[in-house]
Amino acid sequence: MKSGVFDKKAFIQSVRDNLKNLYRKTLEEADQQEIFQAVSFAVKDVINDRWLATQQVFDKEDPKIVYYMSMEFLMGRALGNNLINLKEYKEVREALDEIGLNLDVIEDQEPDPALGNGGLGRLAACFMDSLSTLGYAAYGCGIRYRYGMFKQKIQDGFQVEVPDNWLKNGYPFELHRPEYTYEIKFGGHVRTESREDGSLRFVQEDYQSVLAIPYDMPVVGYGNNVVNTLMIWDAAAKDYFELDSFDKGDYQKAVEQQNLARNLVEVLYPNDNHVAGKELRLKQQYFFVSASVQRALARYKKNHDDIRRLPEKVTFQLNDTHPTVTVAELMRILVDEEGLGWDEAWEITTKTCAYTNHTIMAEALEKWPIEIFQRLLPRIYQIVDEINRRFVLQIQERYPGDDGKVARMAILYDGQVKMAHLAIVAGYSVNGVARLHTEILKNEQLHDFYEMFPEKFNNKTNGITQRRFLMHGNPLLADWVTKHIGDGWITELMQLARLVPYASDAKAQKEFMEIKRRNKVRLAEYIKEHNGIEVDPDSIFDVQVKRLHEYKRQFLNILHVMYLYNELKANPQMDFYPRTFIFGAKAAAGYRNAKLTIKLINSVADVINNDADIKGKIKVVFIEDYRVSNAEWIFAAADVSEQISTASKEASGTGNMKFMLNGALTLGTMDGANVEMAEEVGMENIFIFGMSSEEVIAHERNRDYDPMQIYNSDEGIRKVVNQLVDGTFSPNDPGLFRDLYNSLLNTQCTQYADTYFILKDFRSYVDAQKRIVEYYQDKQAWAKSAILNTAHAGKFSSDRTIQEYVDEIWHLDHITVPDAL
Ligand code: 26W
Repeated sequence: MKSGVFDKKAFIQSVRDNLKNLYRKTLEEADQQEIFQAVSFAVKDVINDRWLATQQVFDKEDPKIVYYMSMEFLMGRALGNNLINLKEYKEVREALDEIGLNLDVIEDQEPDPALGNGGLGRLAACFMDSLSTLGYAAYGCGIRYRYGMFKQKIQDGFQVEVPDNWLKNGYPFELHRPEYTYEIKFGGHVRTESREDGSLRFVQEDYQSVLAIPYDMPVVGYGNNVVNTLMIWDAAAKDYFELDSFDKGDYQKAVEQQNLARNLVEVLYPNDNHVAGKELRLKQQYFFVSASVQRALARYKKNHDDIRRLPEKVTFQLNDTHPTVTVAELMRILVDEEGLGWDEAWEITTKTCAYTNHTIMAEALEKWPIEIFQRLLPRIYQIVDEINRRFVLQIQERYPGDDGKVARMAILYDGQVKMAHLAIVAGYSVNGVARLHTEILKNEQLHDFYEMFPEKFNNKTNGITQRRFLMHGNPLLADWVTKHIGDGWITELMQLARLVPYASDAKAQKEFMEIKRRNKVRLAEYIKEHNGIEVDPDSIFDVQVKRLHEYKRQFLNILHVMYLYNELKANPQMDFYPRTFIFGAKAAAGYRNAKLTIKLINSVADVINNDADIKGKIKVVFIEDYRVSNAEWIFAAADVSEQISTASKEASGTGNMKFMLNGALTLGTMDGANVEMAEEVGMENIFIFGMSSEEVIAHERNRDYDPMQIYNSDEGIRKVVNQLVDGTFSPNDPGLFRDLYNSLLNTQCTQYADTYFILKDFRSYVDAQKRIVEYYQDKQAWAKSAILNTAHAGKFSSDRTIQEYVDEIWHLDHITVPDAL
């Protein structure tokens, strides 16, 4: 399999050898999991050649490297994706087929590595794919959680969280690298001593330490031999081997350190857009940051003697504020270990770190109590304190006498460490993730900082990788696209625009919709198997899949389903086009209204799906355990993509782009990247409703929104809202949904009623839904719009996004890796 020529025989032999060496089994004796392992090792063999070759290019050409620092990498399954990027997917499928094996079944054996919550983690994974494909040197730096995002079970309509033991069978694509072990220190105190030259030295003492041990995962570029590395850190106790010591002090410490190591990487925090403020999370942050910075600097120092030139070769991108301690850790190493003066170290740090903001939700802003921060990271705290002291002086110089500025902008204030402020002050770039989001950051959330450092602010609209979300997830459509415009789109998604002429072509329309139908059948089978519900592939598949959050308004969606049901019940003879409403969402374990919304969706589904009166015209499906692997099928099968967040709240969204690429029509608000999608596809091919972000922000500022008025004046709305508490959907427990009812109409305190403007946008949503069904029945018009959605999705490739990061922020060198010998 060298030089891109696939050798079927050699591949099968390699699978057989692996089975023999791993399990002492023949092909005939092995089970599917063992075969998955054996196939993966055969694939890894090919990858390793290219991985080595890429490392050699790094050593020889010394390109600038981006370290993408992220608490989350939601990679999804690797086998299929690696085969696609090696350009051997079809060949391997055929080869396996010949010996009676099915690649789909084998792929399905792989755990879905879910080391992330949602948008931010999946974005990091798409970025890694694009970095390799575009030929840039990159390391993803993260944590090797023992348990990733929980698996979701639905029991009696409620979400139940089940641990995700993704490593239980061993993960074939990871490579243990104990030779790059680093020590990470927590707690204790800082002693100051004088150096011979009179300068001060800071020494951390009485600390606890853990060892950070990396596992490397390959990130294969598409068809270009480049293999970058995702390094995720595992923890181990340092004094483990001294545990049999009977010296009491040592023993105590050894046990503590072992517990620390064990807990540190045990589990991913399943919170999305909500800070829990847990001490362990700060430990996780410093743990992976310190290890990654140490490894980055060690790599740099191997080939360079002048640490001052670090920014020429290294850049750290902070994926939200979670890895912001990078700033202080780099300062610590430069000052304490490299012996640089403060100003020199600051100069380097502020040219090396850059920050991406992914949310404006206030409850997602990370602020650590100073007490915790200082106790856990005493030296890091001193450094943050000094950064803050100097920054406050700068504020005072710029705005003399304006205490408000200091109060709003200081890094340390009110007993808290404000991570976003630290990231902005130390970063050379601050970016939002869609144009609207960046404008809101500049004009609202981060206005003070924008005024002080306008040059730092920039926008990088998110993107997604077409290799996974079209090529792998929707092979039928991928082949159709290639048949019409060639395969250039795989690495240059803008080429999809060449599909535009086919949008009006009757034959192309028919083919396109036939593919959509086959994908709907595939999803219908999945639903039948997993939910036991029959859905009609000729109904409109209206889909909302994403994390469950009040601002994303799954609640609005299900209230509308209830509304439709009421209409149909009242008038069973009405003209009604069949609709299937599909939901998929995980709720953070402690998020009550989110969990209750899941229960509501399932309760409404129970009633509607089993009501013979409506003759199956409405079906409601909640897909259990929505995750990267089933997402690919869901995007491929959607007619309508629900992107209905309260305007201004969704920073970008990336699911929206995946649906668009797969030819779904968006039903959305003018929020996040929807705004740019509308611009690309044209207002006649997207269904926009609801308040604008300006209107939302104005209502929030003026506090002049009263949902009760709407409730009182609109009968249809009043009926669905009342149904939340009259037992229609919970006959055995009519009070079950009381909290959801109260969230809309808090009679005690109108200020906290309907925070996300569900009732306000309801009528406009109902209208948009009406327009959608009407439009759907004009088969040609719909097909044309669907094709145009695919055709205009080019901008939303993460390749475009990454090229912008490279050109405008990172300034990386392009690398070429020759074919392995
Ligand atoms: C500390 C708790 C916490 C955990 C995760 C706070 C915030 C987060 C993330 C920033 C939430 C997140 O995933 N944000 C999403 O990022 C995507 C990628 O940029 C955007 O497309 C989504 O709009 C945004 O919600």
